[in-house]
This record gives sequence, C-alpha cells and structure tokens, in this order.
Amino acid sequence: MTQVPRNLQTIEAHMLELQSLHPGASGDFTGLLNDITFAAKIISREVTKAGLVDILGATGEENVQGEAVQKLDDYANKVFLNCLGKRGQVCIMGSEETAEPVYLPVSQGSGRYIVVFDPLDGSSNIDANVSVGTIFGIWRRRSDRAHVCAEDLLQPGRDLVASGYIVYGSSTMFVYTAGKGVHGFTLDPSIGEFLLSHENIATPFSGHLYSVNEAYQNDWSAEVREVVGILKGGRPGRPGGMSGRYIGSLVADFHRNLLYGGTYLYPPTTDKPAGKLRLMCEAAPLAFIAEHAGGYASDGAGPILDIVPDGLHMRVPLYIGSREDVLWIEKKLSAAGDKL
Ligand code: AHM
Ligand code: MG
Repeated sequence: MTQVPRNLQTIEAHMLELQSLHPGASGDFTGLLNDITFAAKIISREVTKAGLVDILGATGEENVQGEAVQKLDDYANKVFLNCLGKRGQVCIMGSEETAEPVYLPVSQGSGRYIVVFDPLDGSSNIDANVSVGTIFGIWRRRSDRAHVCAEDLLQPGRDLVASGYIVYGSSTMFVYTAGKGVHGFTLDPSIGEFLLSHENIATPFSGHLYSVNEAYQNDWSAEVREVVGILKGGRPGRPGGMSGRYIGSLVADFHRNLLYGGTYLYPPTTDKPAGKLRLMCEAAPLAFIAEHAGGYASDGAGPILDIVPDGLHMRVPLYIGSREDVLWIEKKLSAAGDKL
C-alpha cells in the first residue's frame, strides 16, 4: 500500500510562514507570490503538452479548435500579465517579451510592488524537449502611489524584495528567495501543488562545472579566452580542470550549477558588446538567488546586484555561480580591464 505522506509543506504554507514573521503584513506580498505560483502551474501544463502539438495536428496557423496557435513564450507572457497583481498590489510589470513596461492603475489596492519577468527563457529549446524556465524579480515601489514613474522600475538588484525561477524540466521546480534562504519546491502534478523539496539551498563555494557557449570564442576578448582556458585546464593551486556543461537554457544551466557547484558565463562578444542577457529580467533576479545561496554574480567588473539599470531591457555580461570561482573570474577580468 502507498505510504501516507508526512511533513509535506506546500509552497503556499511556506509563504504564509514567511508572512507570519511580519505581524503587520497586509498579505499583498504573499498574494503576489501566490499569483506567480499559479501562473507557473499554467505554464508548466502548457510546456508539458508542447510535444503533443504536432500529433494533434496543430502544426499550421490554427489548432484543432480552430484557434490560432500561439508561440509558447507569447502564451507564457500573457499568462503572467493576466495572473499577477489581481488585487492591485502591482504598479508596474516589465517583461522580456514586451518593449515597454506596463503601468497598472493603482486606484485600487496598494500598488506597492514592481514585478519584472522573463516568462519563458530558452524557449528556442522547446521543440527538442530541453528544459526551459521562467525568471522573476520583485521590487518595492519607491515613490508615492499617485506618481509611479520609471525611477520606480529602474532599481538595482540589491533592492530586490524577492526573486525566483521556475525550471520546466524532468519535473517542474519553483525556486525562490525573499531574503530568508533559498528554497526549492517540486510540482506534484497529480495534486497540482508545489511541495518543499530543497530547503535552504546552499551552493558549493567552488565548483567543478563551467557553462559557456564556446562557439563564440573567436568573438571574445583575449582575457575571456584566457579565463575560459584556465577554467578548463586547472587554476594555479587548484589542479584539475573543470568540466563543461552548456544547455543553452539559462535557468536550467544556473539551476544545475547552483545545486552541484559551477559557473555560468555569458561574456561580451564583438557583435554583443554588453553580452546577451538582460539585467532586470534575467541577471539581477538570478544574482539575488545566487548571493542568498552563498554564490556570487558579476559583470566582470563588479557585482551584478549593484548595477542600476538604464532601461528595462539593458543587457549585461554575466558570470554567475560558485562564489570563489566567480570572484576569481572577476579579479582576472577587471585586472585586465577586459576590452574586446
Ligand atoms: P532568450 O531569453 O531569448 O531565451 O535568450 C536567453 C538564452 C538563455 O537561456 C541561454 O543561456 C542563452 O540565451 C543562450 O544563448 P546562445 O545560444 O547565444 O548561447
Ligand atoms: Mg531570456
């Protein structure tokens, strides 16, 4: 007979426990996190079904119901836009998929929070059944309620209230921090609940994995080439090189390295002098997770978390993962004044 489960904790119960540490809390923040979990479940369901689209004959412009087939990243974006801040807690939403931030009416509700997200990162991998993910960051509004402006949106990662990601892999996992440890929850699809599976994640101080798209090496600076060469061959005092692992899906690469120890690199290239990844919806939320798990994230010159965005879609080079390894990379690159 199946064993009766004991000590299961749902993500909602975990968030409520967090809320109880703040006796005066209005529940707005917990409600917002709940909205994000709900959106994640909907996206997870659709991502899991993605491979069935062809079998069901929906390869053209319309699906079997005669509806237009939506690209999954567009679908995920709409799910986030529709699910979040229903109680008026959110004043601005920023998405990787949307050119301009969305300013929400705050006549009802507190409008206290700003949410920025990448609804479906790595979506080019979907057709091959490779893991994809969602990334989100939550900031607090700074100005008074009636005058929400771009300044409220353009805050550094250091000021995040919470951030997290969902990885749609062999199972769906929700990992987040609200500044009190990094916690991971695995979706049990049979009951539709995220259950606490990884409490207080601590990433190894140094790792044995490096993740970078080496096809770009001719477009890197000489310093980046040297750094990657040393990672592969073994650093002085740390003999034995690292192993390469690159999925090409940031959330999945980051998640694996967080658990096993390792570093993800997306350096500048000649045609992308600021790298590819976006500060607000990718780099800063993951940097916040990394630091709260004992890791570190850098743009090669200093902490990602200290960078003040100049726009919603600002791009940054990203070196993120095990603290000691990323600090070593930062030291090498900043000493050389990394130039292409
Ligand atoms: P996306 O936000 O358009 O999906 O791009 C981000 C993705 C990351 O998930 C991944 O790490 C990176 O792009 C891969 O880029 P490349 O193919 O240049 O290595
Ligand atoms: Mg992305």
